[in-house]
Amino acid sequence: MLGWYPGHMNKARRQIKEALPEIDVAIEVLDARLPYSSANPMLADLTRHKPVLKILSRADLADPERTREWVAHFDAQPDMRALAVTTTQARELKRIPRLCHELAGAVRADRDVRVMVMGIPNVGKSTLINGLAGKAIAKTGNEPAVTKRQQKVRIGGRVALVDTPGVLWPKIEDQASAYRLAASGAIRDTAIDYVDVAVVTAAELARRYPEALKTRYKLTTLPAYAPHPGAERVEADGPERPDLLALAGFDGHAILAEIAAKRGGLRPGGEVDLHRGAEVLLHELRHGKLGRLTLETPADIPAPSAATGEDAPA
Ligand SMILES: Nc1nc2c(ncn2[C@@H]2O[C@H](COP(=O)(O)OP(=O)(O)OP(=O)(O)O)[C@@H](O)[C@H]2O)c(=O)[nH]1
Ligand SMILES: [Mg+2]
Repeated sequence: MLGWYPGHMNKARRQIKEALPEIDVAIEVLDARLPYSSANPMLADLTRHKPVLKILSRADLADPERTREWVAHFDAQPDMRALAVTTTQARELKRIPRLCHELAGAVRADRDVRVMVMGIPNVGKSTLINGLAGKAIAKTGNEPAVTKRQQKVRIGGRVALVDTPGVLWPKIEDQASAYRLAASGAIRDTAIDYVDVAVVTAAELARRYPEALKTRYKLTTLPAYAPHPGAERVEADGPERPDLLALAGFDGHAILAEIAAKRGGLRPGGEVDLHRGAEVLLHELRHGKLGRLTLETPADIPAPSAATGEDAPA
């Protein structure tokens, strides 16, 4: 289905596994706009019996109210703390060493706490490592991390950091998550049909942030979900394959067509240019033009049986 991450991910997983016995605390960097979908499905397993600090990166782009819910959600789990930050602002990272010590517990009064940063591509791992180290030790930007020998770097507050982040693949087994990852720009635009992503995103925004959507595109109404003759259903994975637009309850096709008509111009022949509308919506969403917003809440986390497709234990 969505084959974007090649075999080197297995190598990354192996490297993380090898490094973990030496690590006291795992830092998982998440995108604050989608803290569930930007998590790595394997990480929970990899870091079993390790305390985890969840860093919700890009807090500057996320809805502050939702971010508080997410932090409370993670803080309520055993051996887990969360901190939301604008990772590019180094001063917001000052609390991290203390949180690492708290998570590591009394055991680590004798030596530096050893920490490893992990997360999906482009989530802000290198920015975090450099911000903590106070200098550029990891390459930032949109290129995948260069694999090199892992070294430990002492940062302030008696914390030693593995300087190569563990790059893991995102949650793709859940179709709703894949669409949110695509909407945020975390996965490349060729991985899923671009217009489909915008259609689903339009419906989701109509549900979660109707005023922001209406204001930005001067929409007077947000049409409710109605199956369109001729328009393809956008279906989620799973045994019943529910229609993602029906789940959102809004007519993403009609909303996107309206945005396209207002902002995209018409194609020759007078047809609305949905692709251009998709470009406008996704570009503006990713650049914060619709305001600070979050694409999922803790309530969107599927029940374990639904997420794995396995039956719940009797
Ligand atoms: N607005 C905003 N941008 C951020 C934040 N954190 C990181 N970025 C930007 O996101 C982009 C990716 O950041 P990196 O630190 O390179 O991400 P990474 O996880 O190391 O990426 P890979 O090495 O490709 O896996 C950069 O352009 C950063 O400037 C943040 O909190 N807010
Ligand atoms: Mg990096």
